[in-house]
Amino acid sequence: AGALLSDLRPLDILAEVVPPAGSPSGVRTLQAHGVRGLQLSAAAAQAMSFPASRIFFRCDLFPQEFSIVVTLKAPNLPPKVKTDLKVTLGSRPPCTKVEDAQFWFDASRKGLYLCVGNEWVSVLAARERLDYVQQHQDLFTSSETLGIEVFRIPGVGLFAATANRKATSAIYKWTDGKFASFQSLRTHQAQSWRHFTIGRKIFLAVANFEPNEKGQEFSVIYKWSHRKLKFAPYQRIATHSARDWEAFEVHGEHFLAVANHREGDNHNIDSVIYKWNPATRLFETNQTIPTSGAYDWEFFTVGPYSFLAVANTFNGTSTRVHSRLYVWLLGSFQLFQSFPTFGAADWEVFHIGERIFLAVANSHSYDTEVQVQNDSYVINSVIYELNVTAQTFVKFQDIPTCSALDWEFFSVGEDYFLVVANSFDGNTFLVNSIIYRWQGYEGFVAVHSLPTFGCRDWEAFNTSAGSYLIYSSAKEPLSRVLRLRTR
Ligand SMILES: [Ca+2]
Ligand SMILES: [Ca+2]
Ligand SMILES: [Ca+2]
Repeated sequence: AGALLSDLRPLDILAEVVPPAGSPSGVRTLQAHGVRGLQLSAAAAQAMSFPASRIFFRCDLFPQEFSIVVTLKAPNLPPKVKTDLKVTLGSRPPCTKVEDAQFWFDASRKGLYLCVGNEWVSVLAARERLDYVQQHQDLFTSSETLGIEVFRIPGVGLFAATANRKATSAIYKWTDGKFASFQSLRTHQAQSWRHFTIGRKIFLAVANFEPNEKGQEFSVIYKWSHRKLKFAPYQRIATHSARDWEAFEVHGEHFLAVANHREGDNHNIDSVIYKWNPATRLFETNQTIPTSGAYDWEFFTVGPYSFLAVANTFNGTSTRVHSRLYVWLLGSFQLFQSFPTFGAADWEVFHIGERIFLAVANSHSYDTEVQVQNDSYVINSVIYELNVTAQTFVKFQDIPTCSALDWEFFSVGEDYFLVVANSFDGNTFLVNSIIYRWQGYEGFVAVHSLPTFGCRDWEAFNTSAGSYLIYSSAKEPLSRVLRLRTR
């Protein structure tokens, strides 16, 4: 029977036999040779039964003379638990000195709790699994939104900053389960926001794509005022059609890298890495890196090594350009590996267990030498995996995308997911963005198809109420918050 119980965990079986309201008796804890177990017993044989089809595949009849033994292994059980254990069912019972070291099984939420020092401590939780995605909030923005950054300010709350195409960008605060307007900031065709901290200082940097009305071109770093509870301009940095900021730390020093997309018509320009000077409390130029229509920076570490990847989009004649990965060696970033990309718009790094992956979003295959083709937006985006022995990233999986602009990695319970922002198929901006689930040997497999319009950026976030995704549209002033329903 064990092999058939592929997806079922002991807590699921417990939840099957124990009604959500709980039953007064029938579950007892036993201890033998240091191993604790729960014994299900019933005076009447039918009292704790359920249809076999609820847990078995293609098995309608489970012979009565057989039984199922459920073993629960609670890894985080405090050492000093008395052997005389009791399990309470039903809704949350009190947890005082009287109930100390007793269990409570919450059948509706499939959680096993232990009363320790007047508090119910979770010792086993059912594995949460993504069931479906649900519309949660329509967030109408002042104009089309290119980038969204979700971040938390300790003691203040959860925020989302939207980079809006027109004159102002906005910051929203999560209030009563929704994003509500919090602050509005003047920006110039803002492309993205990046939140970061240096000690107690909280910053938010915006990448401005266009000059201001006086023709001055710069991006702005804002700093959170703990007194006014608002962001205020802190430092201006001259940028060239900035697309993205990346913030990171190397050996205790703080850096900011800007993706300069183009200067006039010239896409082959320098992008710049700035370093925080603790004496002046300002960011100062540290290194320049030649880029071609730079769109995104992504920083990550592998053991003691620091890496920085840039997505190069266009060199003036072609989108078939190399995007590059740099490694920090002797005080600066040096080329580590080049990847053939097609209008690369985003790099996303993620870990699955010990494995390290790097996904690139390819947006457009275009070459002035070759005629523009109608299907040049429907192209593969690529997931690479680090081969530690060869010290190189190798192709792991090709994923067909429609002008992909962003990848976002997230997890639900023990499952891993990637969502892609598909923006355009050559004819329409109304294309589905796809959620892929990690299935080990099979790689990422499409599990949900979400209708989106000019989708530009995805962000995943959690609150105490659950897990959410938010995406922005570069084609309409409407971002959407989706709720991840689990079972
Ligand atoms: Ca980035
Ligand atoms: Ca991304
Ligand atoms: Ca994103």
